[in-house]
Amino acid sequence: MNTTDYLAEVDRYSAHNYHPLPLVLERGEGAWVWDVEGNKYLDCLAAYSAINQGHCHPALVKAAKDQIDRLTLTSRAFHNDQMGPFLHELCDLTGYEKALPMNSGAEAVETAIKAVRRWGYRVKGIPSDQAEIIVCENNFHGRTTTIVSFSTEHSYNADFGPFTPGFEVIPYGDVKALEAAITPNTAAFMVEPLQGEGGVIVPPDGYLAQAADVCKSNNVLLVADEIQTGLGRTGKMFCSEWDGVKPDVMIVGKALSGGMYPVSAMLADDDVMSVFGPGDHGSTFGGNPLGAAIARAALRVLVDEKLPERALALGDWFMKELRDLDSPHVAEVRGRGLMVGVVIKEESGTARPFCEALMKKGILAKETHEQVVRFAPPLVVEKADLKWALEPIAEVLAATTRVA
Ligand code: IF1
Repeated sequence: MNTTDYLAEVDRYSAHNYHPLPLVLERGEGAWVWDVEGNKYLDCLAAYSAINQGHCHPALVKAAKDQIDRLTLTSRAFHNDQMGPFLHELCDLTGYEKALPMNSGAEAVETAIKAVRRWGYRVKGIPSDQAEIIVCENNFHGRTTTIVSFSTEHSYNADFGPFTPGFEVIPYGDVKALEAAITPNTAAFMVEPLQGEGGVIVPPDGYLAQAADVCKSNNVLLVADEIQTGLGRTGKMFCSEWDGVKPDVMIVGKALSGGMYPVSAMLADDDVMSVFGPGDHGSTFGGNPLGAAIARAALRVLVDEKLPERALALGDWFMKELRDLDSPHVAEVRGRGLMVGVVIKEESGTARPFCEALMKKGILAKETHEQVVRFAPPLVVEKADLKWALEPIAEVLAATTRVA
């Protein structure tokens, strides 16, 4: 089968809920991937930051293979010998007392929503069924019916209602709005430390620190969704560190397993996590030994290979190089670490044709929010790889390019 055949097959047999770039990948190694036609590409999406450790990292492959030969799933009806060490190591790395393992990011977000609501009723004393959670405009926290209830993106929730009540939406980056939105029934403020899908939106300096203060003085839990920003992506192990903040609840996923298996977790100290009792919450696959073994290897790679430090150094350099291209099509280059957004001017059209042009030159980047080309390669990417990429990027962004 060739690319056309594969595209036609997916078109025929799946829902049309995506608009992918028209290529079919069959192999990956580090920051590079190969399609079924034998073309090689630099992966500048890294599966939306799930592949921070690079494609098929040997340590992760080995952990997966070793574990798959031994034991893959027990359910939480029994213990397994990987989950405990995984949670222990995750808590040591993050400084939280407890971690609750799930699979997808959305499930971990749902877990956090349940936890903070219960905390609101049982610890804060909010009247039954009155708890409110404050969230931000332009948020992305996943796709369950509850989570899309508070999305401000029409296509994410149009005709998926009726929606879950109990969410207040405020502008992102606005501490005054947060203060004004808090009521005696507010259980939590849930926020992305840097909005990814929203268009790589870096909030004003000190935003998270000020939000943390406001939350603390009002007895409101600060929940940071670090599913995309966490685990090295923004040049720190967690993006909240940019503001010196340790959120009350942190949600991680994606790169927690290096993209090899869905593993997510909600992290908190005992005062919050103790709201859960036997039977209150769970998942067939959450905490399974295969995912736990892979996640342990994934965390070790992040630390041993100093991936946050790499992201910081490479990201600063890469952003400067992108700005120095001085493209007439580019309004702004922004980001932190290796989460970089190149904002295309409206008069130059949308970001999509630029991504298609980049693909033809061997670079995979995905547009977000119409105007932004996101560059977020695996954190193991070599400086030489990014140096190589600058020339095709410069060509695509050059003044004479007719993209649309
Ligand atoms: C898709 C977006 C990125 C996330 C944050 C929770 C989740 C995500 C901050 C849910 C997931 C993914 C979803 C994926 C593409 C990707 C994405 F464009 F959709 F928004 F990264 F920017 N919190 N983001 O970024 O995690 O349940 O998916 O494991 O929907 O195609 P999940």
